[in-house]
Amino acid sequence: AWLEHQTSGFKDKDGFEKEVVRHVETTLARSLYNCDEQAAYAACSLAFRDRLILEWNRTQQRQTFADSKRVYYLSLEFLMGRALDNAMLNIGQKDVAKAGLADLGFRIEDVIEQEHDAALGNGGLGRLAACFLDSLASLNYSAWGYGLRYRYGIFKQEIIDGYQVEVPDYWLDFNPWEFPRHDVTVDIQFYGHVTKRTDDNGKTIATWEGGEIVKAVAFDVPIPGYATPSTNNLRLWSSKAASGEFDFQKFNSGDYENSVADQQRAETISAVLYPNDNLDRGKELRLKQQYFWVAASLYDIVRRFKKSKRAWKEFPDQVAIQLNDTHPTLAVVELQRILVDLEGLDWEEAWNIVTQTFGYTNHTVLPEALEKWSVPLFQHLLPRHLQLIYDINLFFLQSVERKFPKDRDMLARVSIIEESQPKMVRMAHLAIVGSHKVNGVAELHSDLIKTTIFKDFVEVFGPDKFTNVTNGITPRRWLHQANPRLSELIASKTGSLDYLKDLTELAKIEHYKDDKDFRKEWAEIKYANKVRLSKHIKKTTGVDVNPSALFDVQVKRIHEYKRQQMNIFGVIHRYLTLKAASPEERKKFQPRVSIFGGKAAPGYWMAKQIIHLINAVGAVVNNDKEIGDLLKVIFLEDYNVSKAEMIIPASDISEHISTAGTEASGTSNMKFVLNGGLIIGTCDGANIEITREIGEQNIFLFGNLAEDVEDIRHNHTYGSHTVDPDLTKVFEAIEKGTFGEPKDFMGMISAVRDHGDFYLVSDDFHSYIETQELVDKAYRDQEGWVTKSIESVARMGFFSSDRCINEYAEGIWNLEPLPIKDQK
Ligand code: 26W
Repeated sequence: AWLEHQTSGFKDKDGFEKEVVRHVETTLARSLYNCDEQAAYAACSLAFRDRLILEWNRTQQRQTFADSKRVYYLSLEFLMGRALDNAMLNIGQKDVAKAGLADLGFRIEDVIEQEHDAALGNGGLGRLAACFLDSLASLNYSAWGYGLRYRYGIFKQEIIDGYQVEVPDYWLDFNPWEFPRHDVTVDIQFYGHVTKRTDDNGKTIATWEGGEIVKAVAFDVPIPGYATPSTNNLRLWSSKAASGEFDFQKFNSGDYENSVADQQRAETISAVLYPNDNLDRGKELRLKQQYFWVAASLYDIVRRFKKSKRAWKEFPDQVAIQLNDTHPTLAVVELQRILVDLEGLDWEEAWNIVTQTFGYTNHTVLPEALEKWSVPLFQHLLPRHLQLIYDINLFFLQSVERKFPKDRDMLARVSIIEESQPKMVRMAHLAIVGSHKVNGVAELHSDLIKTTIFKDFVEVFGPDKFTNVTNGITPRRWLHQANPRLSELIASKTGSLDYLKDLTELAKIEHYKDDKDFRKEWAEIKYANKVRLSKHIKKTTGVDVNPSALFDVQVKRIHEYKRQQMNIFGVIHRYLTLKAASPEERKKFQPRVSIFGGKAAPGYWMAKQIIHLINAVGAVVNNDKEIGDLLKVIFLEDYNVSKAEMIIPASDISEHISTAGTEASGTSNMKFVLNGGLIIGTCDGANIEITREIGEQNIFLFGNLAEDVEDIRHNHTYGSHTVDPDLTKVFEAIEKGTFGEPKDFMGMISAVRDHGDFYLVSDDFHSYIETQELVDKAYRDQEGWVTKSIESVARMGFFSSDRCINEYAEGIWNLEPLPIKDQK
């Protein structure tokens, strides 16, 4: 209905075409006769962008005029994927564009495909931030995203001879979705020293002087809401040298090379996204990125607050800042610095404002992912911030001391400073102390952080500071865009596309689960999606797969805790079983295509070995004439958001098989089920809540429970550790050279056999294999399978990121949507 009074739509298809032609001929300076798909993409994007800008301006005006509270989502990663399709859907005029493009001789799907993914993230955390932006705009919240404008996003992955090769992702050649704001800049200071003096009232004044300055330039990206005119802003900071193009002093004195080097050093700050997922490497440039981005964002936020001329104590009524993991935790210190050093507030008053403003979301319990920065590095790069951290810690420890007198161990455990050599700043502790709420991302995860890594803090602050907000996904991208036919079928039963605004409406389709035509179409859509993926597999790998086989998919970052190694060991077990069977027996097996995808961090040797083994197994199995269609093993190169949109709707079963207690939530599990795929998984992260919602009969759970993992690990080290017999046979096959040079894969084998099997691959293997057999059996009953699929989708309403964002707004941000009344 909002379309009727919006000012931003095209009148009709002709109006759209006119705009496209205008952009081709003027903005792009090309002739219509020389308009290829790339130019059509560019012109179509520019046409929609023009529409978007109008609503974007109006939204910003509306928010300024309302002068009510805003939320700021600080994230080092925003894994946005493509923008055009989303813009067309959210503006509500994809049909017009489709018809218009057809007139001009283009298929809309081909035009959409031209866009390069905006891949400013590694995995789950970055994609969650992107889903949140979609929901915040769709629900009319006044919200800003703040991030870094990396020149290079996550690397492109090529598979060469079975090995991962990283290629830089230069994505900014043509990006119509960003607007440089050369007038919005902030000078950011690094290094230098601190001087202290006492003023007339005896108050100590600290001044941070010297060092070097780098300029932050804002680039804005419009974020349209679905079926609402609200269009929010994602502000990404880009670094450049503060003195302009060159350091003219060096330039004039003939030191040309060094003047250029200074400029490049400044630009290096926002040059590249760190490709580690769940691993903290403690690199100086990463800390520089964090401070650069946090300082620029806070300057911007404070500048906006100051315009309203309110008292400082009202800051938390106007501003909520959410820390997406600990990466932006310096913001806590920076706000305290602004309030105390620059604005002259008392420590206590300032600290109250700070803690009421921030919320901290934890996304991982893996110890190697918990950020720590060395004190000497801090001292060098941010001398004043280190002092403030010591003061924050002192006051905090004093309060702990009052509550737990004489408990020195407690003080050492909760201290923001780890007394190691060198000393380290524990960013998670700083984030907890500096926030009023700390949340985990699924029930199990939120319970685990309260009983393990943050246990002491629950005693110090009480349990109410800790809460859960189970993750969610946007149904706009992950159902309607990725799976348009399924979305249309659902809409035909729920009555309209309104379910995209209230996902619990999906429950209505359960009434049709016995309807013959509905079931038939349901199955046909899945099949069509599998055919589409099969074509992609053929094109990119040369392998023919049968779309009627069971498609088994595991796509996510490659990590030992996610256990792709267990999956490929299971595939080898299946291969050996098939080889041992007689031709008669083989006919009884359910044909399967095992599909893998995901990037390994460039320095993660074991993850790269896993990729290599998957490809090596594929090379043997896929060419084994005896096996034929019974088993295929595919590794899909360069898994990213736009590929996910094609892969996820084509899955029959997907694997979410992390060692229990290690995957904080997972969000692709939700995407697969929402698209009618079933899942095999451990009792981990959001799998548990998915089971509760869809019913135990609709999911394949296996493996040890989180509560038992510690004891099992202890037993590996101190008790007797024997490898599962089926897994032993798999190892023997690898060691015989069945898949090439055995030494290439010995790391994976010895991790299980000789190094304590930290991820319980052997302990869970039997249960995994058995459960895979149950999957085969269930799939052979196609009718039963379709029933499971329909029931699951119908019960997924809870996992919308809209629900999730509403929970943050109410429980953490104290934020209400901004109503849209008529605006002049
Ligand atoms: C410092 C290096 C580093 C980089 C990224 C450490 C940790 C991270 C992220 C927190 C890792 C991450 O993406 N975590 C994932 O967050 C998702 C969204 O909440 C969850 O669904 C995943 O389970 C969790 O692994």
